[in-house]
Amino acid sequence: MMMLLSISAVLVAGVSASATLANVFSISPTSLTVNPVTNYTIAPSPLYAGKSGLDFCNVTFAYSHAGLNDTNNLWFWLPSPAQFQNRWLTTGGGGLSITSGERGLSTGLVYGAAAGTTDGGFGGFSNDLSSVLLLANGTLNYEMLFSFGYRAIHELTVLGKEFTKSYYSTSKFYSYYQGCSEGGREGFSQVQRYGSQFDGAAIGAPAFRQAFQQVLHLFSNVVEVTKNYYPSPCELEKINNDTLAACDGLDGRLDGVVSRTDLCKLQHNANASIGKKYSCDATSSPSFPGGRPSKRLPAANGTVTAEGAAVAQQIWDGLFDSKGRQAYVSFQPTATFDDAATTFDNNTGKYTATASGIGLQYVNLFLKEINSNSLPLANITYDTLRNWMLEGMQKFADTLQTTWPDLEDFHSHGAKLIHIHGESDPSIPSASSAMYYNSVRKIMYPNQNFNQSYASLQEWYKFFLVPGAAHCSPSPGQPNGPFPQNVLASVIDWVENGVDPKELNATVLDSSYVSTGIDQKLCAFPLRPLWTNNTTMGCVYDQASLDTWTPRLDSIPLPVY
Ligand SMILES: *[C@@H]1O[C@H](CO)[C@@H](O)[C@H](O)[C@H]1NC(C)=O
Ligand SMILES: *[C@@H]1O[C@H](CO)[C@@H](O)[C@H](O)[C@H]1NC(C)=O
Ligand SMILES: *[C@@H]1O[C@H](CO)[C@@H](O)[C@H](O)[C@H]1NC(C)=O
Ligand SMILES: *[C@@H]1O[C@H](CO)[C@@H](O)[C@H](O)[C@H]1NC(C)=O
Ligand SMILES: *[C@@H]1O[C@H](CO)[C@@H](O)[C@H](O)[C@H]1NC(C)=O
Ligand SMILES: *[C@@H]1O[C@H](CO)[C@@H](O)[C@H](O)[C@H]1NC(C)=O
Ligand SMILES: *[C@@H]1O[C@H](CO)[C@@H](O)[C@H](O)[C@H]1NC(C)=O
Ligand SMILES: *[C@@H]1O[C@H](CO)[C@@H](O)[C@H](O)[C@H]1NC(C)=O
Ligand SMILES: *[C@@H]1O[C@H](CO)[C@@H](O)[C@H](O)[C@H]1NC(C)=O
Ligand SMILES: *[C@@H]1O[C@H](CO)[C@@H](O)[C@H](O)[C@H]1NC(C)=O
Ligand SMILES: *[C@@H]1O[C@H](CO)[C@@H](O)[C@H](O)[C@H]1NC(C)=O
Ligand SMILES: *[C@@H]1O[C@H](CO)[C@@H](O)[C@H](O)[C@H]1NC(C)=O
Ligand SMILES: [Ca+2]
Repeated sequence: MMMLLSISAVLVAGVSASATLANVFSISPTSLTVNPVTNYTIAPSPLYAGKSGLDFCNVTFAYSHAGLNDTNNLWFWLPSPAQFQNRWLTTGGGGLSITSGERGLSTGLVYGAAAGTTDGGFGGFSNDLSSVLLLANGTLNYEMLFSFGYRAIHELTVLGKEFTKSYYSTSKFYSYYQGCSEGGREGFSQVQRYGSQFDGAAIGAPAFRQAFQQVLHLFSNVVEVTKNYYPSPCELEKINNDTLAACDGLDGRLDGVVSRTDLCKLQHNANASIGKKYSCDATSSPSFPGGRPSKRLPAANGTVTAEGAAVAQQIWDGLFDSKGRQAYVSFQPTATFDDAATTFDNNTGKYTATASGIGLQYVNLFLKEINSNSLPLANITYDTLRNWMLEGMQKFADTLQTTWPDLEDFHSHGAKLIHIHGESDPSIPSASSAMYYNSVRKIMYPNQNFNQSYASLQEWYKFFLVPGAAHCSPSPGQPNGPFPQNVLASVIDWVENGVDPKELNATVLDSSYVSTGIDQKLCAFPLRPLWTNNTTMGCVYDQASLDTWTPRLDSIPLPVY
């Protein structure tokens, strides 16, 4: 391990060796912290299989922008030279956080990569954007907004690659990105703007098209308000269970996994649950593993009503304005109804809907520019939601929307992209990713026919829906579903060894149907899985199914990529 002094020298040398960098950044040597870590163990996670015996240098330092006197903290984990495999990895965050700290950095170690993360200039690695976004009511902190939008991750990558070059005395290394959710949006923010800075990227469930995505979080509650029906979480859980059972076999294998939510959407209606009995015990934690609500709920008992079914069906159908035009996509059937979670009012004995979470935060902080934890749902209509989506689309077109569909820089540089999305994601609809993939195809290959354009795209950018998976993780409700635990390994294999992942490796992490640990393959979109005889999976083309992933958003008067 290098000592503190030499790291400091490497750092300053690396940055000042580059005249361009030295003009823009000033690194504070006094901010440097360095500690060697040996024999470190990383536990398995959905992101990687885990690893032990790791030796690395744990480094933090701060930099400021010339003329700004600001403080941006960077954090690097640098594998020992013996364990370094000639890779750099940029990592991102989740929610309104730009970092996932040691969880993200661990990914680098697993793949022998020097890895880095940034605090975005938000005042430390535990602060998120919400703590700095508002300077005063009505004044957005645009420096911080741009930092979060794309600037900080870019600078992390520029400085991190420079540092890696000096520290290992090599300019021959590959550069990667990995992130999911907001971390996925951050990945696309780079792939769309700084296409040549990576050789490969592994991106999951990106929180892009953010104006639509964040407002969508209010949609399920607004459905309840509009229909004036507030189902207990138990009633919606029953509808979800029925849906899993009804749609399981549509993919040709009865395994508790709905691998074809598109067929489910076409063939199943929530009305099928009307009259079915449900009961749930009182709870102080999620009654359905992985689901919400986390609040205390009394025991619930009843039969699914027509109103309850109508709420569920509308949530699946998506957001339509008062003229009947579609404004946005929504969650696939079999996604748990997290955003629809009602709370129990102990005084009235009734369930009610209250706006909460990131949807509320987005409307108040980003659109209204106020600090408030309250957003009365009473007068919020489908049109209100649609208008908020449009407002945010314009206001944050260059920072948060992150759906620029021309990736020619990334492509022409020879880089490879694997994009995955849990088909049953209850937080970011998987159709959101399918829409973007389709947009990139149409923008980049306007003169090729359908088959040609998908083939051209797939030479360097592949999209995989992950049957049965939730948000950036397997779904506890569909435990037999496979999860692509080593997406970055597949990206690396593609970039460094030319192994084209025609189908993506995925592993059943927890199973009763087949033995845990069994490998399965995922079909590359637009092909979809279909099993024969419960045993053999094929990847098939099905136009009616495909059309369900990319509906026309005719309520929005300009292209939504
Ligand atoms: C490394 O840690 C493992 C436990 O994780 C331990 O069994 C082993 O002895 C350690 N090795 C060294 C060299 O300290
Ligand atoms: C790495 O350094 C940071 C900042 O000094 C510290 O908070 C963290 O605990 C260190 N992690 C390890 C694994 O040593
Ligand atoms: C920079 O900020 C620090 C505190 O954050 C302050 O002490 C210092 O005076 C500032 N320098 C300039 C040139 O504004
Ligand atoms: C839904 O299915 C899960 C798993 O089988 C079960 O634990 C839960 O009680 C069911 N919920 C309802 C409301 O039937
Ligand atoms: C549901 O109602 C039945 C009949 O009233 C009762 O026996 C049972 O205990 C109730 N279950 C729950 C979970 O409340
Ligand atoms: C409702 O209030 C009663 C009496 O205060 C309490 O025993 C019960 O736990 C409360 N139920 C919930 C769901 O909070
Ligand atoms: C579902 O039931 C409602 C009445 O509860 C009815 O209006 C609606 O048409 C039904 N939908 C389908 C697809 O059958
Ligand atoms: C303005 O900000 C203050 C302090 O954060 C807050 O108390 C007040 O409610 C805000 N005003 C509005 C209109 O939200
Ligand atoms: C909703 O609108 C009605 C009628 O315009 C108004 O009286 C009421 O105050 C509004 N409620 C909220 C919570 O804004
Ligand atoms: C994918 O799985 C196959 C075995 O089915 C294995 O040979 C290959 O190395 C795996 N690829 C990656 C990138 O892990
Ligand atoms: C289906 O499975 C049965 C029993 O395992 C087998 O006899 C039959 O040949 C299989 N059919 C096909 C088309 O694979
Ligand atoms: C598939 O498996 C299920 C459950 O074991 C069984 O009921 C069904 O008959 C099987 N279907 C075929 C075509 O083998
Ligand atoms: Ca199935």
